[in-house]
Amino acid sequence: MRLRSFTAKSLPEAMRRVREVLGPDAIILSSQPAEDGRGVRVTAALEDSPLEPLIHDGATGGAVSLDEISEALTYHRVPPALFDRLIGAAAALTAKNDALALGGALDGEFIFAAPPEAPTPRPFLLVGPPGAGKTATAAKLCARVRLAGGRASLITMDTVKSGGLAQITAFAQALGAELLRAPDIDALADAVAACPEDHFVVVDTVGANPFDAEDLDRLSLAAGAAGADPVVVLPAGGDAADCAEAAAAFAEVGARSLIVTKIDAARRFGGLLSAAQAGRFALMAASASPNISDPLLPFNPVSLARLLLPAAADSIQRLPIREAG
Ligand SMILES: Nc1nc2c(ncn2[C@@H]2O[C@H](COP(=O)(O)OP(=O)(O)O)[C@@H](O)[C@H]2O)c(=O)[nH]1
Ligand SMILES: [Mg+2]
Repeated sequence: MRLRSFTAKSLPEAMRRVREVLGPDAIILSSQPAEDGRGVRVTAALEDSPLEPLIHDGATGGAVSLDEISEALTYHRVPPALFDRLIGAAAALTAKNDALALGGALDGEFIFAAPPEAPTPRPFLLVGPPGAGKTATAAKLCARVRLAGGRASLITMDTVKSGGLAQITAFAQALGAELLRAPDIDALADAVAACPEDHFVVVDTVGANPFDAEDLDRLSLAAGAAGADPVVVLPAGGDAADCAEAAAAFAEVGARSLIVTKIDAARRFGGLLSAAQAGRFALMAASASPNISDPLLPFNPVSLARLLLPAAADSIQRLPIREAG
């Protein structure tokens, strides 16, 4: 989702700017008096990747209820400091409903990044604890690029785990991706060098304990040898403080983005938010199924809000944008 704010002397003028820049499908999130008291400030969004699987069904609702947003954040065990900032931001927004109010607040607090659909300048190196879903995520990333017509190479460093090689070989075959094995750092550098330039390259690593310095060193070395961008893979659920500490550790090896797995198998997402915040990670995608034919779900502020709200009582209101009369 692309969010933009427009300030103009009048509402019709602001709407005209919205349409000029974002086109006719723009969604108006809020309108409020401009900060200097003159004119109006309109915040609009263009949904470029609707996240239907994350969107709960719900009746169309009207107003914002800070009580309901507070209740939802409490349910998810969102840590107090973040809770206060989100509620403060939601209260300050003039939004049409809870999902848009919380979405606006989340947009101010978190960074969102789209998962790739084409080769990236540097390989991705997936890092995370054992069993987090790294291998499944590596396959889903390749699948996304393949579906968009791109080509992909999968490099596995996990050549030891029992059944691991069979798992990833099956994934690579199913996806039509090249599979290379790199049991050590030297082999990794060679494998990356052997990948064609027009391939999206993802490196799958052995699970790492975020509280073990040797494991983290191993990941830093791998990222350096591969010239790769580490991307953290963490499962949803879990204690918020634990998630935050693990995230901060993975941020130390240079990770800047987070893919959250197993959102189908968790009920509380305070840990996810804590991890993103503690690691200063861009929220890139969620996985809601072990099946590699189920695509990664890109995050955006409103889809994240809907994930947090109980059966979000709204659907995005598409306001017709008319010329000033
Ligand atoms: N329910 C669910 N299971 C998942 C998801 N992602 C991965 N898994 C399962 O979690 C287990 C560990 O995944 P794997 O990719 O091998 O984790 P790795 O050790 O980090 O490489 C496997 O049984 C996967 O099928 C997900 O989004 N939802
Ligand atoms: Mg694995």
